[in-house]
Amino acid sequence: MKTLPLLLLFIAFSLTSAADDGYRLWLRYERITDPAVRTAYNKTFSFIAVSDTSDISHNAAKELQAGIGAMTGKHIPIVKTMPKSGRGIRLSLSGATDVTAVKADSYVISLEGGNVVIKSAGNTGLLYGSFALLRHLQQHLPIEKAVSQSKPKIQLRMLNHWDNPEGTIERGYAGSSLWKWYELPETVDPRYTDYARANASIGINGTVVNNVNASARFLTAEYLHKVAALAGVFRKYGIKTYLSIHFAAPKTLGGLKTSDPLDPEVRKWWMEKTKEVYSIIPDFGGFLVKANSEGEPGPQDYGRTHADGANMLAEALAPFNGVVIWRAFVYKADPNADRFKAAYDEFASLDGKFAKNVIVQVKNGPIDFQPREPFSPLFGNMPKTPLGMEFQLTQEYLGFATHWVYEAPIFKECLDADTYVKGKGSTVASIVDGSLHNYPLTCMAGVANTGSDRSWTGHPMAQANWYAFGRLAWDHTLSAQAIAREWAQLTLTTQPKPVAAITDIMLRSRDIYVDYNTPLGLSRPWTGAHYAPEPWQNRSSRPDWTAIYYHRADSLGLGFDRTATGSNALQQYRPEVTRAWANPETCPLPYLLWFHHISWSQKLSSGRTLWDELCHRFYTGAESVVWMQKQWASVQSSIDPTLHADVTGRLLKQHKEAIWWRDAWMLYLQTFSKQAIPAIYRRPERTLEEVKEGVNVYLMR
Ligand code: BDP
Repeated sequence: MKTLPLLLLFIAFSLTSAADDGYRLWLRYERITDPAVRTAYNKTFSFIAVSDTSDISHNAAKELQAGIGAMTGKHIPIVKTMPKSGRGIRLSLSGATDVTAVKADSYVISLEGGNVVIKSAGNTGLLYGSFALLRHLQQHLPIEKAVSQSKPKIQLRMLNHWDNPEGTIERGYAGSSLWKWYELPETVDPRYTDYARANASIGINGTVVNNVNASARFLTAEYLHKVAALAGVFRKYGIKTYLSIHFAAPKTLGGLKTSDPLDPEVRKWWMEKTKEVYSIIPDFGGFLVKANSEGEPGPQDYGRTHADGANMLAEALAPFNGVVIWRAFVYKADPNADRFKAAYDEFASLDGKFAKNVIVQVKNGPIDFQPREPFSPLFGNMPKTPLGMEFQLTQEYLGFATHWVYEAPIFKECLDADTYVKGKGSTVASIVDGSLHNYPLTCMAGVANTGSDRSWTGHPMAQANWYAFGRLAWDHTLSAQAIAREWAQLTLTTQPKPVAAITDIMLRSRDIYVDYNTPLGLSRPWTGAHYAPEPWQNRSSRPDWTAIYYHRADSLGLGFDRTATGSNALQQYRPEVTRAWANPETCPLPYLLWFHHISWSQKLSSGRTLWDELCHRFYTGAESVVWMQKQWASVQSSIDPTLHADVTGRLLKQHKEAIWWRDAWMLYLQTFSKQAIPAIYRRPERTLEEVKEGVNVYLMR
């Protein structure tokens, strides 16, 4: 009983269960009520034949059995050899040896003599093909249309969990950590299997289980055995396990005098530690490292470079084919510097200096997961060093688990951006997928939004962000719209009208959020909770942890001048990009205040002055949440009542807060612009002091 995953139990009892608490995610496998579809599926699926005996192939077959079984109400036996009669599914592993990881993950779905055949060179491909077929069937599509082939564009498709040993999650808004460290390794929660199934269903094949602000504790034998128990579950779904490491572990854990990466004792310590890790977790993936960033230790503490640090670990991992994922999220507390430029300044000159098994992981934007950021100028500028992408799924700057923001448009905006590094068409996606610079290693990571909440992600609609990340890491050419539609069909309802209404909300949700939160290229990554805006915040231990550092509001205007007259960060991009953004007259409005200090009365391309445009955006943004509420209300009869009520409550709160956040910015900025809010908008019903008081209460400990 203990080992039977919760979700399978759920499927077994789903027909009797009342409320949908979101636990099943997009793997609901609801009973098909349309008789024509059910009959067609019933006729086609009377067995699942699989001769490969690996755990992964077995799990693929089991998933098909549970999924199709629940959808059709029919028990479908799993057999080793094809029966002489009847139609079914065959999972066929090609005899090829020495295949690349991408080949092993790729699959072909075909129809052969009435049977559906899923073929792959690897058992992971069989698993991904099975989930693809289940996706198809869950949308009630004709079987013939399942014929397809697919291969992942990125090799390492990973979740990064920022989970701590005591069960908390840094920037986590969905309960506590999924990993019950105090119970592991003796007790293995069946939920770990459901987690692995969910990841595998969207092609995720790696997971970093602990926070980048890492505790050295994870490298102790005690914790490695706990991690090994998780890895034991994950590997059966094609997922490798990785750890974030604490760079100073040789000192804190090993008792050495130094953690200098060029010190022979330190190198030896890492070699031995790595050997120990692999003796406990033989298919361990590698180390993720945050070094010399936000107070974390690193090679620069000893006058060494990021490359020195990464290469030391690479050397220890190389015999085991492990990788180092070294983060480029670095910035120093320099009052005169522009944080925007930091990653490029520290890393671009190290190109070519990293060992073969190192990937440098870059956040999508140059600052920090803002609701809208231009792409990081580092992309494209390290042709000899594989650059991985780091997106954030957890909604640190996107209203936590209260605001509904579908993130695929954020991911797509960055992936589709043209860096021009090798002429037109040098998109960020072509860099990250390795095609532009022939990177031997490719990686896309999402900072997970999962936690112990029954719905996994706090806000049930935030499941779509996990889903979209996986689908895009597999194939970044998919559109945000196609993914939204697919997710809504699998997760909420198959009825076309509500699906269209929900997709509509999802696609507009990010722009709406930006409008009432940070329009026209404002940002707010200062210290604190990262929830309600506090644009007045001007005191901190370091200048780049204040609000005023970012928005630069003064009596003349608003925005950060990053042109040649300012920090000149724009120079880090190729001339084509610089040209497009350097002129305030032609700079796209979404990026305007990222790059320019604009006077309050300047006319923008919209025809409005800066002040009027700000009013317009803040007000229409907050008002659009009412539209979201109406759209959501319109789908009520097609959605599980508990789930519907949950989201209705969150939207109510979102609307309240959108108004509050609008007021916070408007009233604060008004103290500089000295202009009235146009009469067509209702004046805020509170004073700036009252808004500040509200935020203080919110942040009170
Ligand atoms: C910031 C978060 C902080 C993380 C840091 C990182 O506020 O909690 O540790 O990024 O990515 O967004 O290292």
